[in-house]
Amino acid sequence: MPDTARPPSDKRFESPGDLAIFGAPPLFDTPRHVNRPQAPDRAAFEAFMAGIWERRWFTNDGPLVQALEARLAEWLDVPHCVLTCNATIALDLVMQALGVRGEVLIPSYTFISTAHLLTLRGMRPVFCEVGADMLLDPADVAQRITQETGAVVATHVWGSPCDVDGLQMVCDRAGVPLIFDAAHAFGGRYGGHRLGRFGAAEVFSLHATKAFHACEGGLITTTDAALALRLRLTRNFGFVASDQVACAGINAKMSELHAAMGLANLDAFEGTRAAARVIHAGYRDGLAGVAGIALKCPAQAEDNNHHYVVCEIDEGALGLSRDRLVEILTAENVYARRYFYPGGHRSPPHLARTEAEGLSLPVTDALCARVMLLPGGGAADLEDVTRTCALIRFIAAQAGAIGGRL
Ligand code: T4K
Repeated sequence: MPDTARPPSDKRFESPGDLAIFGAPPLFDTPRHVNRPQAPDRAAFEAFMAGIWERRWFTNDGPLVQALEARLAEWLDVPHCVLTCNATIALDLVMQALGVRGEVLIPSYTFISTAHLLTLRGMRPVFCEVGADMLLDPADVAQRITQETGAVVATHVWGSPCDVDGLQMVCDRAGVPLIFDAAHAFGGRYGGHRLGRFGAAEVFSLHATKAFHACEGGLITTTDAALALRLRLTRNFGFVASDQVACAGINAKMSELHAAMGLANLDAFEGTRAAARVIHAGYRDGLAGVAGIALKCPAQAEDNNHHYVVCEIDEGALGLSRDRLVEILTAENVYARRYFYPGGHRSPPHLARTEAEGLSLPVTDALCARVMLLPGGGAADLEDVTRTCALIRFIAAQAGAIGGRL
C-alpha cells in the first residue's frame, strides 16, 4: 500500500533553477521506482509462513506450491500450471521439453533474458519487428521463418495481448511451436479467455516487480497434459521417485516461502489491479495535453493489470529528448526508466552479428528511443503521481530554457 506516513514535499517549480539537475534539492527525498513491489497483508503472509515452520517442509513440490498451482489453474481457467524458480528457467524448461533447436524468432522489443537464454543454450535468436502497438508483428515473423526455425516466442508486452490468432496461424503453417512470454501479462485476456491457454505454453514471471509476484518465480501454463508432466519432471532433476530418474532435468523448483508470498499476493491481486488502475488514470489526467508526451493506454484496458505506466516521448514536440527527460526526472528522485533500451538486436553479444547482417528494425529502434516508464503499479502513491505530473508539465513548459542550460 502507498506509504502515507511520508510528509508531502512542498517543493515548487517556478524557474529552471528549481530543478535538482541544476543543484536544487530533489522533489522526493527517496527514489520513486518503476514498479515498486507490492507487499501483501503481512498477517496473511505470516499465517502461510507459520504452516511452513510447523511442517518443516521448505521446498520440493510442497503443499503451498501445490495449493498455489491449483488456485492459479482455477483463476486462469487453464488445466495445467507448473511453478518454477523464475520465468527465464521456465522458458528454458518449455523449450527443452518441446525439443526446440536452431533459430528462435523473438521480438527485439522485449526483455533481454530470452535472447540471453537462447545464446547460452547454443540457439540463435532471430530478432523480429513489432508493430506500433509494441507487439510482435505476425507478417514480419512469417517472412523470417526458415527451415532452421525451431520456435517462435512472442511477448505480451506491458500486459497487452499479442495477435494470438495471427501468430498461431503463421506458426501452424510453418509447423513450429508458438510459446508466449506472458511475463507482464498476469490477468490479461484474449478472445474472452484469460491469457494462459494459448500457444504450446505461456510463461509468466513472478518476479517482485510484477503485477502478481512471489518475490522470485515463474509460472508455466498449458493445455497439454503430456507437456505439463514433462515440465514437472524436468524442474526436479527428472526424478519420478526418490532414487529413480526418468529423464535429464535441472533444479527449477519454487520454494514454499515463495509460494507463501504468491498465495498472499493472489488473494490481494484484484485490489492491486484496482489500485494500479487509479494510478494509471492519475497519470492520464495529469499528463493530458502535454505536447510530446503520450501516455499509452493498454489494449483490452478493462482486463489489463495496469501495472506499467508507459509513455512515448516525441522529442520534436516536447523540445527535449527522452534521455534528457529521464535524466531530469532521475535527479528529482523520479526513477523513470528507458525500456527496452537499446533493444535486443543492439545489445551485446548480438550487436556484432545483427550489424554484419544489416538487420533493420525501424519500429523497434524508434520505440527504444522514445519509450519511458514512470513509477506505477498498485504500490505507487497517488500524491506522488500528482507531484510527478506537475513536475513533467513544468519541464515541458520550460523545455527550451532547460535545454539551453544543459
Ligand atoms: N520476459 C519479460 C518480458 C520480462 O520482463 C522478464 C523479466 C522476463 C521475461 C524474465 O522473468 P524472470 O526470469 O525475471 O522471472 C527487472 C526484473 O529483474 C525482471 O524480472 C523483469 N523482467 C524486468 C523487466 O525488470 P530490471 O533490472 O529492469 O529492474 P529491477 O529488478 O532493478 O527492479 C526495478 C526497480 O524496482 C528497481 O530499480 C528498484 C525497485 N525494486 C526492485 C526490487 C527487486 C524495489 O523497490 N524492490 C525490490 O525488491 O529487471
